Amino acid sequence: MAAGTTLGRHLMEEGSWRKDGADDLRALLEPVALAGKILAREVDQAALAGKLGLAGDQNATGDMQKKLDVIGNEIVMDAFSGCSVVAGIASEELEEAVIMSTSDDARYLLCTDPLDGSSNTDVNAPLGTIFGILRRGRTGELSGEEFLQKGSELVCAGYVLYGTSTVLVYTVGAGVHGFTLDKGVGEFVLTHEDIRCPEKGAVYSANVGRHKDWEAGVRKYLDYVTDKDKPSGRPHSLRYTGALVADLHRCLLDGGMYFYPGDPGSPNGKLRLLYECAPLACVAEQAGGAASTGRGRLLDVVPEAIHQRTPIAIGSVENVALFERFVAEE
Ligand code: AFP
Repeated sequence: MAAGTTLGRHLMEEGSWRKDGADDLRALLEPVALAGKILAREVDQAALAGKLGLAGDQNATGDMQKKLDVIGNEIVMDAFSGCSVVAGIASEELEEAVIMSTSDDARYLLCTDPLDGSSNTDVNAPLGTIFGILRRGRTGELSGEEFLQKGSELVCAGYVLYGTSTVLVYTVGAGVHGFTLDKGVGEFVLTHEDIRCPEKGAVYSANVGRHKDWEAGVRKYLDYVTDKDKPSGRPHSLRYTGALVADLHRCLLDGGMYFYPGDPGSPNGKLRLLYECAPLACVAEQAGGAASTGRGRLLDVVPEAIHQRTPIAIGSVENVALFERFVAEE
């Protein structure tokens, strides 16, 4: 694609040969891009505007909300408020799904974590916005049950990473493309066309401070990647930012794997299936990587609840397969 391709132009060209069509793709992704631009500005200015720190409430999954969590959720909701093709939104920050449009054109559902890694807000470390779009099978009154579709049903997924630059990455089911925000002109410009995740990598991302609580297979995997073995490139290097979006972005570009397993106190781990793990699993697979619960393909898991958690291993296909083997052997 030509140098200087904007997200809008890319969507028109991609959409011209996709089932959902250019108009739908633009209707779905332009609000994501708008929210990303506004959130990038809010994150930039948060310390100056007194928007760091806790908001004072817990969210639907029991996490203490940061001010930027609340602001992020409002920004995403506002961006989609004029989007008649989205019937409803399920968000990490909302107890239940909310209705956005009752139009007969409202053929889609948005799942989102508006601000991934919000413990990073106060320390100037990376943050993300995760989004996944599902089709809606019917019209009429929206029910929360309609969101309970496995990740393989996602028609579009991606993330915005607020790091050293702001990057929007999306897939509509055939390849993964990345756009960097040119803040001077306010446009996302194609900088990472057809991202391919290396088949293996020598980096792992995990909160190893918790390793004593992990099941035996996961602990053995950690022993394996930290063992010295020059021919196979071990030990692997540890990189963990506290924001899955940032850690996955590294895996997609350089190879490696992020994992967050369960433990006795939280057998399904910490991360949420519907609006965190499934959209990112969709991106990883589309880039030639993989995502697993440790015991099978993550995109095959049918959620039973909007805020359901899942263990996850995501990144390079060989790393994920090896992780699954360690888990299966125990
Ligand atoms: P927050 O958005 O609550 O900070 O959680 C971020 C996250 O879901 C994921 O992005 C991180 O990798 C992971 O949790 C960090 O969790 P730990 O603090 O337990 O390592």
